[in-house]
Amino acid sequence: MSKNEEEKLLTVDDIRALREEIGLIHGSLAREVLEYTPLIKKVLKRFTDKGLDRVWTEKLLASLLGWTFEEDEEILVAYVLEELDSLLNVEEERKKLSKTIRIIVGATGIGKTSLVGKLAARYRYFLEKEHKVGLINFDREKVGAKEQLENYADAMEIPLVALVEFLEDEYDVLFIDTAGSAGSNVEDLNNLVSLIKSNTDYNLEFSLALSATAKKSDLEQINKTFEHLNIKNFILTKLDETTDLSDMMNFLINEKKPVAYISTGQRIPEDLQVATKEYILNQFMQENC
Ligand SMILES: Nc1nc2c(ncn2[C@@H]2O[C@H](COP(=O)(O)OP(=O)(O)O)[C@@H](O)[C@H]2O)c(=O)[nH]1
Ligand SMILES: [Mg+2]
Repeated sequence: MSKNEEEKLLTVDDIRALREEIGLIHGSLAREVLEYTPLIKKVLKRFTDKGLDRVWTEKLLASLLGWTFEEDEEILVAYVLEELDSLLNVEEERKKLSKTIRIIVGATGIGKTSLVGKLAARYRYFLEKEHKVGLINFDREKVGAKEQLENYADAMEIPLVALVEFLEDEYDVLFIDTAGSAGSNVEDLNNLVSLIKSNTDYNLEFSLALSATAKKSDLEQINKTFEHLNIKNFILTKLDETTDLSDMMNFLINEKKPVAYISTGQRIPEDLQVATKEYILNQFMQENC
C-alpha cells in the first residue's frame, strides 16, 4: 500500500464517520440489551404518551440505569423535565429598540397580522420606553390584509406606513406584516430584504410565527421554507387552541432557536406574553401526566 493510500484511509472525516457508526450501533444494542426497570418503563411511557420523541426519551432514561435514584419516580420525571428545560431556548425581550425592523413571517392564517398589532402596541404603550412605532403591510395576497392592519393601526393610534415612505421619518421599531408562505412570497421577501439593506441602516430581524396546533411535518416544512431568511426567533401562536404541544416540543428541542413570544388568544393587544420555559413546559405537561 502506498503512503498516499494509507493517508486516505485515515482522514478525519473517515474517522468521524466510523465513530458515528459505532455510536449508532452501540445505541441500538444498548436499547435491545438494557432491561428497563418497571419504573423507568412507566416514566418512559408517561412521556412518550405525551408525544415526546421515543428515541430521545429512551436515550435519556437509559443513561440513568444503574444509579440508585432510578427507583424514584419523582426524580426520574424531574430529570426529564430538567433536560427539556435545558434544551428549550427562550429569548429575553429587548425593552429598548432603536432603528429596528421586525418582519413577521409564517404560514397563512396562523396569526401574523394579529401579532404585528400586539407587538406594535406593546412597544408603543406597555414598555418603559415609549417607542416610536410604525406598521407596514407587505401582504399583497390575502384579501383585506391591508384593511385588517389599518384597523389595528387606527384603533391603537399607531401609524400605518407605506413601504416607500418609512425613510422619511426615523422609527425605533417598524413591524412588517407579510403574506403566507406561498412560493411567490419568498421572492418578494428577498426583494424586500435587499431593498431595506441597500437603502437603510436599520437592524433587520425576522421572526417565524408558528401555530401550536401545527403538526410535526407542517412545522418542519414551514421552517424549511423560511430558513434562508436567517430567522432570529420563533413566536408561538394559538396556544389557547390546543392542549397537545408534543409536536411543537419535539420541534423546539431539535431546532434550538429561541422562542420570543407566545400568543394565547384573539384579543389585541392583551393576548400576548413574553415566552418563558416554565410556561412552555407547563403547557406541555398539563393534563393526564
Ligand atoms: N385562538 C387564537 N386565535 C388567534 C390567535 N392569533 C390569531 N388568532 C386568530 O386567527 C385568525 C387569523 O389571524 P391573522 O392575524 O389574520 O393571521 P395571518 O393570516 O397569519 O395574518 C384570526 O381570526 C385571529 O383572531 C391566538 O393566539 N389564538
Ligand atoms: Mg395576515
